[in-house]
Amino acid sequence: MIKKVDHIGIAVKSIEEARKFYEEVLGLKVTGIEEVKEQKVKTAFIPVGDSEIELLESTSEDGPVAKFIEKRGEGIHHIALQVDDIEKALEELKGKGVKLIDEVPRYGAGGAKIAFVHPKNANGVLLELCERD
Ligand code: CMX
Repeated sequence: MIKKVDHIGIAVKSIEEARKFYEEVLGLKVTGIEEVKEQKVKTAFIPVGDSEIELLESTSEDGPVAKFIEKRGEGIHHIALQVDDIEKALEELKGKGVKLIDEVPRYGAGGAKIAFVHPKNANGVLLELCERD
C-alpha cells in the first residue's frame, strides 16, 4: 500500500527566511512555491533524492500552521506517505480501526490527492497519505 516517504512537512514562520538554510547551507533548491488557499498555507517544495522537504508557512493568523507554531514552535508538522490508490488506502485503514482526519481526499500542493490520518494512531505524529499521478 505504501510506496515511500513522499515528503516531510516543516512548519516555518517565513519561507523566505527558512529557505536560506536549505539552499545556501545544504545546497538544495526550492523548485516550487504554491499557496493552498483553503488550508491557509503557502508551501515550498525542496527535492531531496527521491523524496522532498515541504516548508509550510501560514497565510493567516488563524490558520492551522500558525496555530501549530504558536503551540509548539517551528518544526516537523507532518510526514507524508505516498500510496498508489488513496481511496483504497483510506478504506483499508478505516477497516483496521484507524482514526482518520479526512475520510475523503482533499487537494494537496502540486495537484496531489491527500488525506490526513489522526496523530493518535502514530505516536503523536500527523501522517498524510498522498497520491500523485
Ligand atoms: N502534529 C501533531 N498533532 C496534530 C497536528 C500536527 N501537525 N495537527 C493537528 N494535530 C492534532 C490536534 O491536536 C488534534 O488532536 P485531538 O483530536 O487529540 O485534540 C487532532 O490532531 C485534530 O486536529 P484539529 O486541528 O482538531 O483538526 P482539523 O480537522 O481542524 O485539522 C489538520 C487537522 C491536520 C488538517 C490541520 O490541523 C492542518 O494541519 N492543516 C494544514 C494542512 C497542511 O499542511 N496543508 C498543506 C498542503 C498539504 C500538502 O500538500 O502536503
